[in-house]
Amino acid sequence: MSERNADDLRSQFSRDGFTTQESLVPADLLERVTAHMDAVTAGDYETGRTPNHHRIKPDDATEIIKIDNAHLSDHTLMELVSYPALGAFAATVMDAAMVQVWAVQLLIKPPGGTPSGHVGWHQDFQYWHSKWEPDSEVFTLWVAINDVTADMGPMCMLRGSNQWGFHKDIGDFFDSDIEKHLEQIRGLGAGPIDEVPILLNAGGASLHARLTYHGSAANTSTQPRRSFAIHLRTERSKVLPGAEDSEYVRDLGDLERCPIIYSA
Ligand SMILES: O=C(O)CCC(=O)C(=O)O
Repeated sequence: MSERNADDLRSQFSRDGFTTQESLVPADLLERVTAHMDAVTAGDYETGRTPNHHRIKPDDATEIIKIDNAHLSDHTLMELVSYPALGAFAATVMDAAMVQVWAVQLLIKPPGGTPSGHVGWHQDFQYWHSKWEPDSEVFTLWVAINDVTADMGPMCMLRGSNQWGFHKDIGDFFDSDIEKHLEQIRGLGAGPIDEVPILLNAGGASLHARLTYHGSAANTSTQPRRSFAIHLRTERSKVLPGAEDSEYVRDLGDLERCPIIYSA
């Protein structure tokens, strides 16, 4: 897949609220990451550090698996989230001098195709507004560890919703009723609903803005959909006064946990 130029990436990001780039992570690293995702999911923590939040329901084999800050438990997962091409991509899109990782989610959407695999429509800032000042340049890089096809419950973006304002109470990652959310978002009357599935080859990535509505449906294929959502910030971000000790942002000064993955 060809490299997209910086102007093209930036204009799509500011207009649509997301953009994509293929071929950022090489196949040998993806292969190692796949094995280490399975290890961490099975509770094998190479660094001895247990992730804070797990969402693995052994009694529901189709629910999305979500492990927060899995990169702190495993050296190969840290290698992935620190991979220089990812930082360079984010810096290009944001026209930034610095890009830092501040939180990471390991995501595996199992095959099987039931609503347990849904991710409800949401804006990432719904989960971040108590930590970051409203105009902070905080955003998500979503890295495909395997090919993401249309039947795998790809992440979908609502094109242009980055320009529809912040709606704290409309949408919820953890509520699988994706139709209900879409109705509520439609009710805002902010713009036409244009759902764009993010289809990527393994090693490609998308970047979405903190206000861009996104969600995903069930994985009806026979293969798991594996990815990492890496939450990033640039130098144009500021922790809210009083929030310095809150989870995720309290470690910004610890570059072993929150690596700087691009510096001009
Ligand atoms: O993987 C998905 O379907 C959703 C992930 C997500 O909400 C995010 O990356 O912010």
